[in-house]
Amino acid sequence: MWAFCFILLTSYATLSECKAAAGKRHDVRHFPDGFLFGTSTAAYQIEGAWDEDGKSENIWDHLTHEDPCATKDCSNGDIADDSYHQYKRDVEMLRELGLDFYRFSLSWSRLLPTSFPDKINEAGVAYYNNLINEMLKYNIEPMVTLYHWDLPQKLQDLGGWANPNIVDWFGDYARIAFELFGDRVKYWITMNEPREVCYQGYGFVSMAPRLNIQGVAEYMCAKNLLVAHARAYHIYDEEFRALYGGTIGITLSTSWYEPESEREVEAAEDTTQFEWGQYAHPIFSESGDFPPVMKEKIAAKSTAQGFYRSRLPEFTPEEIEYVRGSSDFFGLNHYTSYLVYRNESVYTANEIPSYYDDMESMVYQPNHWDGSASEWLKKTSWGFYNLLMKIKNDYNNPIIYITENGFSTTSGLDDDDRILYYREYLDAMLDAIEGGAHVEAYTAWSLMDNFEWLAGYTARFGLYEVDFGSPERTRTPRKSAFVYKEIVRSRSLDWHYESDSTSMTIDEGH
Ligand code: PNW
Repeated sequence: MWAFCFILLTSYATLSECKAAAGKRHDVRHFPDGFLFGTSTAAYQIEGAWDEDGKSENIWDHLTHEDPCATKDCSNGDIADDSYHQYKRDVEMLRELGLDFYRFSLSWSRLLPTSFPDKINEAGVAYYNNLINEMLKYNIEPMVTLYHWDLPQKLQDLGGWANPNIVDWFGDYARIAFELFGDRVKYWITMNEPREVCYQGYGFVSMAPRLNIQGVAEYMCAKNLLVAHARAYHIYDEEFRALYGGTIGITLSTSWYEPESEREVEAAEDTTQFEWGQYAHPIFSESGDFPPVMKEKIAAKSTAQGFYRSRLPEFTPEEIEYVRGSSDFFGLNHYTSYLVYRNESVYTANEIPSYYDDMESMVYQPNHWDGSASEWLKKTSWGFYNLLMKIKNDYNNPIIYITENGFSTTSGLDDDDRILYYREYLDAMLDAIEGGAHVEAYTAWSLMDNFEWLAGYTARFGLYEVDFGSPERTRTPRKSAFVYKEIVRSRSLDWHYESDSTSMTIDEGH
């Protein structure tokens, strides 16, 4: 059916027409037994209280204070959703939705104000203890991300992820988190989206720390970040797993790259290897290490450009072994797809070296794909199916947790476009499960509107709308919240379900 849909799509039909034509959207489809549903957020995007109770500065505090209009609406996360004070309301919303788990992240600089283990901030520990305990009271499992982009500024001053010492710094932080919360937290995620950390933050300017050291810094970051991830994995595996019996892995940002035509199959595959194979291959492939195509292309270009060694750092044989297999599951954040074509002269001379010049391909999204409030996000659920099947086939069918998937709108409670997005993507995910992909959990991004990085508060991803003008940051369920609640309650996807409720209740048992 997906091949059929893709032919239709490329001839300018909408995906909904395509699904209707295939006759599938009228079925009620059930999720497998034991399948888990959650929602996700991240510390800097929701907590606020940026300098309260002993928290120190992180790279997003630093960027937004130094350059207030770096963000589209000149905003910052100083208060954000004020979850530092409103966490009980957050848990109440999880209960309203009837969720199995909640994915949130820890703020390194809230827990360790010096960045190092010499001082633990008790107020920060109390905040996360309160949140975790409040969730567990209602049988909502915490899924905790250790690093979701908010590096302590002091570590950035020391080079951040470009400094190999970060393997020790991150390992120390991870051990403290396991010691503090490991008795109650059974799902751990080391890193959120290394590609966005390294490419956007070190190679480019679209995320803090906006280094823009193209073709060099993003690869230094990638290597150190992967080894640091593996350090946290091995610490958990060796020191905590037997005691607490939890699970730990990494979350990658993964788009689907579709060849623009049959001639572009190789270009699309190369792009995939650069964009997320860079992080998946060292961990999930049998051989480990960076993808061969990256090693070859970057080494050859580096020599031709006058470098004395490849701009892509090498792993030692010990590091290859250390990183290989260091994830119990494939955490997958997925939003959208791109078309790809080969272009061997992507940039002009003064932009060489660069990541895209190394990749020798261009990616883009046709205008007729359904857009969102974020210019990079178009609704393409056929790509989600293809992606899940590729991961199954390329990496020996790993356990997959979808750790983020969602759609942005502008403000407003009537979000039929978000509802359609969720339904189509869940439908595609069920197709992949039927096709043998080992998907065990799904996480909607996001529980509520929050600070969307350089887009500020202009792109809203929430199932709940947040009133950023009110002191309590009042949260109100959107239409999509009622639909998601029904999906979770019934453990099924019913295209006919409609809700005219405007107020949420908490069902028995939550
Ligand atoms: C993710 N892309 O970021 C992050 O994990 C969240 O913090 C963020 O709020 C959410 O998705 C929505 O943007 C992404 O360009 C940023 O493909 C950019 C991309 C993907 C994910």
